[in-house]
Amino acid sequence: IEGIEKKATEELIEKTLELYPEKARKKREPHMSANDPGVEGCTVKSNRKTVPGVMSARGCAYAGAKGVVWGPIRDMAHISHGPVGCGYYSWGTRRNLVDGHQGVDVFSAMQFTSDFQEKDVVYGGDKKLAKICEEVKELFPLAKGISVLSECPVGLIGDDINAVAKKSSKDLDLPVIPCNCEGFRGVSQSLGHHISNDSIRDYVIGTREFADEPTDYDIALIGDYNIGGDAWASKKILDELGLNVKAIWTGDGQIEHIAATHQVKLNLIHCYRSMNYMAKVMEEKWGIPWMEFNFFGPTKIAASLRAIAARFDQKIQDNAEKIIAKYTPKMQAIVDEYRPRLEGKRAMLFVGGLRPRHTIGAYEDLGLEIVGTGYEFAHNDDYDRTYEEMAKGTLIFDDASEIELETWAKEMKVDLVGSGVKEKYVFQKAGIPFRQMHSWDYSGPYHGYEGFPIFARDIDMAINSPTWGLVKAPF
Ligand code: CFM
Repeated sequence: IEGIEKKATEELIEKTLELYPEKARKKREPHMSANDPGVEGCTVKSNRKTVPGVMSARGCAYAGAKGVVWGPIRDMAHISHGPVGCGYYSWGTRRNLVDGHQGVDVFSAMQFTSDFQEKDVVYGGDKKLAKICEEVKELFPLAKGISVLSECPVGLIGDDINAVAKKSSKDLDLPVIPCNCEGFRGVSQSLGHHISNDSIRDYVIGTREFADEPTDYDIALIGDYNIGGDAWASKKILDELGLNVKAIWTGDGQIEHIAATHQVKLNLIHCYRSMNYMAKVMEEKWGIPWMEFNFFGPTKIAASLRAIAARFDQKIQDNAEKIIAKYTPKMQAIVDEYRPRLEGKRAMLFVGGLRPRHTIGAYEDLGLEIVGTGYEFAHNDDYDRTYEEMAKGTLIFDDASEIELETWAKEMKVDLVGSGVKEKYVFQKAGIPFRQMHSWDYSGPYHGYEGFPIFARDIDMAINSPTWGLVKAPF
């Protein structure tokens, strides 16, 4: 990328670290690097405790369990077990869309909470939990199960939700699944993903079978949460390819399909960060192979379609070429329309554990250059997958604070920041165009052939809005 040199980026890192007192500087230093793929020492340290006092955008283990993995399963009641706040603030915020009738056979728009009071903290909340499970069964007879998601106090007072779940499950003849995802565990929401994967492994997978006969084309879509309809957009392509998507984990998810996933022939994993554990478990226990793929932007879609098809017979491979041939002109028309307006614009990304690398191709299809990218809670294996996606000399960073992001946006003269709601208004008020890359800023889908035109329109709208003529960027 023109003007992005490794040396200049290293100097920028130096300058940024000078903003900190010595102790914090030492701690933050290993978490940012000028990219140089294949060169040792240019790696970024990750999955460590946030420096106390430094602003972080991370969530907690409960957020990773309730908001991310369990919440999108549409036909269960997900109980936020503890004080009301955690349930309230994780209520409907992630835009994981579902089909069905709310309050009848799907419950994703509802909030179930045990609303802990002082007496529950003192005397324990087990009885209350058993009562709530009974009420769920009585009020929502079509609910296919209950998850019990622990908030911090439950672990602190030592309640045994596993025992309550076991008894309630038997009494009610309904899966009641305990998930010990107290928010204080781990360093971010990432451990909540892992704990949830473990509870699916221990209580769900392998407990059902699919109703129809198995075929050679049965697959599962793992780690797609249907944000803004993304999983639906991906499923359309996979259907067209001739594959049977038997289960989606967990966007618009159905617990009985998830429970039968051990019967599929291949697991396609979208969000590696949040669900690699389960893909590996299914491989070890049931011999199901898995592969990563990327449906953001036409370049990555075509490459992924070919890679997926290569796992199947000639018929599927021919279908892949047909699909690519069919959509290429449509996607080219989008590129022709927007690329002249976006060519050479610089973007910086800061999202959770997947999108900072997965969306790069879609930006590049539109002519944007990603000069910096970072994760809130990724691990080493995510960074290993990132270095090769980014140009040499670009900035890669971990668990960034607000002052770091502001410095980089200013110094690297970015034209767009793609990050979360906590960052959004800071940058917009500074006159820098912004897109919310978690919720797709209330838009979407962004996946697949259906999503790319929407993504292109949104990025153009963000950067080229005439409103920016009324505010002045600080550079
Ligand atoms: Fe996976 Fe996600 Fe993400 Fe994630 Fe998330 Fe999300 Fe994300 Mo927000 S599961 S790691 S915990 S792709 S909620 S749908 S956008 S931080 S990059």
